[in-house]
Amino acid sequence: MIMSNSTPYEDHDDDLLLQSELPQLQPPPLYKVVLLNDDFTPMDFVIEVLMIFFGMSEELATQVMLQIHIQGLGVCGTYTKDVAATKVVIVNEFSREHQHPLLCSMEVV
Ligand code: TYC
Repeated sequence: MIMSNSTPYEDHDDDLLLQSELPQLQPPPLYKVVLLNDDFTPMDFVIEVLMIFFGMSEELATQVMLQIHIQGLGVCGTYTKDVAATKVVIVNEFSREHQHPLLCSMEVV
């Protein structure tokens, strides 16, 4: 039987690095979920999306929809990466299911 020179329980603490401070944890990066304007999606559908998927009141959803309509793009909310990515997928799926070209995407804050 071949055995290595070192025993399995040899003490290697000599080169152990002790941490003097706790690591400085950074907050996770946040992502804006945005809706893009287009010429075809009905305004009422965009308002519905903002209410269903972003928890907006009808009044706020109407304001945000009009802002997107005028400015070309608008922020629906800010989330961690996984939550933002999930919102993008379900909003785009919902729009396609209803045959609308509405586009949702995300940008790092
Ligand atoms: N521009 C669209 C229209 O005139 C309405 C619209 C608003 C579409 C916001 C997309 O993200 C959007 N029917």
